[in-house]
Amino acid sequence: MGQRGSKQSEVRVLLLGLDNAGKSTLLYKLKFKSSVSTVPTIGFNVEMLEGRRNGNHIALTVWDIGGQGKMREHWDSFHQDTAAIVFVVDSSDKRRLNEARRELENTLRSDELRGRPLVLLANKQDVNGALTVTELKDKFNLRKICSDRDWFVQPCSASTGFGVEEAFRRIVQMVKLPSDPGAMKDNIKETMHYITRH
Ligand SMILES: Nc1nc2c(ncn2[C@@H]2O[C@H](COP(=O)(O)OP(=O)(O)OP(=O)(O)O)[C@@H](O)[C@H]2O)c(=O)[nH]1
Ligand SMILES: [Mg+2]
Repeated sequence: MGQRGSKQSEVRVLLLGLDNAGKSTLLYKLKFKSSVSTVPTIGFNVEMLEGRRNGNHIALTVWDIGGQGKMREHWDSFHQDTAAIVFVVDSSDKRRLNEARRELENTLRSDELRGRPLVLLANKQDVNGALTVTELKDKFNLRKICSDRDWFVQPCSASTGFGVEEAFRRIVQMVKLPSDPGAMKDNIKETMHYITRH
């Protein structure tokens, strides 16, 4: 139930990205405001975070899914009912950018994620030589691959906390709420799409 005088919405946010990108570090930085030392995630972590938008409470259930190769095969089983995709990139790891881009493109092709907003986090900005937001936008060709959804790139460092609160505020602003204008129309469109394909 919402607090007195404000409505409460509950939405699900999917945190994806290659292994070692910094997803779990980010999740716990947001949850506990401190740096937690992580181990590679086998399976997933899930935490509830609270945000506010236009005076209303939003409860975000954030699913942090392991990014290792074996885990990526299971990413699509987490797509359903997702209100926003947060894709975390290790901006300092230039060797794995193509791999990250491929995984992002695969994810964005999902029917269940159609029209869902994307927040791309250019993480590890504290590392010397990390790619900038502009460089990442170009490398990922975001303007093109996100032509049918809202998207935003936020620089951050999950370790130091730089940009982390801004990232969260941006996610809260962008999540698709069931009450958003057009959401019902989208639901009908998605249902029709599903029916015609199955
Ligand atoms: N320098 C730096 N290191 C970071 C940052 N964020 C995470 N790390 C480190 O990167 C490593 C991997 O972080 P995780 O949060 O476990 O990565 P993950 O994306 O959850 O990885 P998987 O669970 O395997 O998918 C850890 O050693 C973190 O301390 C950052 O912003 N800057
Ligand atoms: Mg992890």
